Amino acid sequence: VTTVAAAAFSPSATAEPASAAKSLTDVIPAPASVSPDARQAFRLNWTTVISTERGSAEAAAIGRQLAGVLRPSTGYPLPVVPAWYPNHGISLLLGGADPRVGQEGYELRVSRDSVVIRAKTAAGLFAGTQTLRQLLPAKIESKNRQRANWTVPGGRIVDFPRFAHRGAMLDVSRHFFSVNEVKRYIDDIAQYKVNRLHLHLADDQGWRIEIPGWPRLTSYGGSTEVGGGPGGYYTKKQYLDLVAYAKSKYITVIPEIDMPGHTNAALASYAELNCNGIAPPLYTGTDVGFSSLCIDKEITYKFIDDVIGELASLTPGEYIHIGGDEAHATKPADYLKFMQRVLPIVAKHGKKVTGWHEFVKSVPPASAVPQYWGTDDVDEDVAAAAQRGNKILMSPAHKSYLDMKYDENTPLGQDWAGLIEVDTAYNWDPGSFVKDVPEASVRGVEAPLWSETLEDIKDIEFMAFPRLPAIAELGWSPASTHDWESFRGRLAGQGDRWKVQGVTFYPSPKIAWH
Ligand code: TNX
Repeated sequence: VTTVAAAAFSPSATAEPASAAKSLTDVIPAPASVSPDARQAFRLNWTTVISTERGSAEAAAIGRQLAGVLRPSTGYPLPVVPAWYPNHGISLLLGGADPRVGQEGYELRVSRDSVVIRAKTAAGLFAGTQTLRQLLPAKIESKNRQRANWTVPGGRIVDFPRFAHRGAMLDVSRHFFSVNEVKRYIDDIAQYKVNRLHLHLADDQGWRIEIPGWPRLTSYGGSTEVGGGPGGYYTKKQYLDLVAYAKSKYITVIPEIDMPGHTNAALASYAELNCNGIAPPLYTGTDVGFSSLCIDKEITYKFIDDVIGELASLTPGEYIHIGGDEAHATKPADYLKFMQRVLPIVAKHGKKVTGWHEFVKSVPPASAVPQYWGTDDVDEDVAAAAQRGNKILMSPAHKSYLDMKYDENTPLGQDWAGLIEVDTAYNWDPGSFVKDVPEASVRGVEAPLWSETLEDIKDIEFMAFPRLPAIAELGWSPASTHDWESFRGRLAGQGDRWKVQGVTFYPSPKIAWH
């Protein structure tokens, strides 16, 4: 595993030259509409002020986050002040944007005098500031003062997402990742306008979230991980801190407790959850499909009620993920019986349900979101769910699974769904991928990252970059902008930023890195 850092570019490698002129189109995800104006350009300087919508604490907080990126590298004071209308300098304003921006989009205008970002919502303003970062030289991402021409190319962008859900998933069960590691991943993905973080909080190898009344889930069930390391778990306070951190980057956390399979950590912690009343040992291997909650015991549903109730109270978002995948140790009839009991429990706690696509067999309500993870382009149950009104989240394993190896030499990851180079991750259309699931039935895309082979944030980043930006672009950018040659050129520019940020990445030979 230590070879990964050596295989990746190191942060100290040379960044792009200070003189490199950026173009208004050099952004990932590709904006919906871009009108460059070569006669205009804005240059940051000692006197630049960031003014934010008067009376909006959220706009002010976004202004402070932007200043937090721009100050260390430029060395400029960049005060954040309230304003009603565009000033000289950078303005972040609510209202007055092109109506096409909708709820999450923004309009960005760059002239000699000013950069003006307008949006209907704070989420849109935040998205606009992520674009602005990318329009500045890569060195803007440095934590230390740099010499550069801090120029933003002139023109106008009107931008908004294709899909509502642009997600990343992190498996914190197979290997546990600290709060700081997860925050760092949130920083990484927020740059690409990802707005959902799905946390896979429990599996055979570890239970990672405190549940009142069930202390052994974490004290014992959370005490190890794949390979036998010490594991870990999030206290309620730590978890709420993660949720709040994600929210500050306009990312909603979707917690998953996988069931009825993938439950060995819980079964090992509480003997009474097993049909035979005997707790199995903790598991530190990487097999799947061998565990099941006991479908016919009433305590199972008391347990689930407590778990879902706690998750619901920790979750500002609408959705709770109930897993439901690879329940090979549960009889098909029992699986349906189980889901029929669990779906109302989620509803009772005021949440909508999402789960791996197998659970559509239980005919959940139309508000439920099945997550397609198959490797075929045909699935009758998923197509039938779409017919009934369910919106499908697309994460086909052979396209979007960030834990698949890039090629046969990749030191980390698995290959059961194939090898996924960055062009494979990019070249598919979520809006027409599964037969009889039309674009209108697609809720969005997600890039899952399973962690059987991943031990720390460097490993996470090595697998996520450069593929995560590919999936993020499929979720945000209009299909009309989809173009591999354009994407690979823009991706090379992101590599410059990762070097400055210290983000580990796989230097794919498909990309002409600078
Ligand atoms: C399948 S995909 C799983 C996970 C594994 C992953 C490894 C899915 C819903 N389940 O349990 O971690 O493969 O790639």
